[in-house]
Amino acid sequence: MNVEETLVLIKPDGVARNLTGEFLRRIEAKGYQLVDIRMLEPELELLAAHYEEHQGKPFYEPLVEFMQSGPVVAVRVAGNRVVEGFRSLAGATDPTTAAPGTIRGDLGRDRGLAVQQNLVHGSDSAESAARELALWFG
Ligand code: IDP
Ligand code: MG
Repeated sequence: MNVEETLVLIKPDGVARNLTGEFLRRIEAKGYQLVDIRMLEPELELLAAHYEEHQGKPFYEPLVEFMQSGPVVAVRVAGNRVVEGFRSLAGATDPTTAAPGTIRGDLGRDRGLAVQQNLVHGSDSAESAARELALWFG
């Protein structure tokens, strides 16, 4: 058994489109556990730490601006191999090529903006998950 935790963020586009319940439903239907949940409007400082690896990239400023455009729902999710499993549920970063059946593939699309508004975030490794969960849940 390798029960682990991941950070899922429902980005402002997902909240604004009233898809929070749909994403939580998919996570629960897969069999993962919702451990904690909060809605917040993240400060710049939190987003800068969260997206540290992307600082300096062309989409960084638009990304941070987008993430401050409305409320975000942060979810602590647990399960065996949940880090990899939620990335699989979310689909590829680019919603145009994300596989049908995934959150981004089914419900996202490219709007021709400087940043991909792709509905959800999921930690990309156990190390990232530990770091990100500490940032969003303390
Ligand atoms: P991920 O969310 O699939 O892990 P990352 O590479 O970590 O993707 O990028 C973080 C976020 O930055 C993405 O979810 C997306 O919103 C945005 N992003 C990443 N790469 C690009 C890009 O090439 N163009 C526009 N936006 C991007
Ligand atoms: Mg990422």
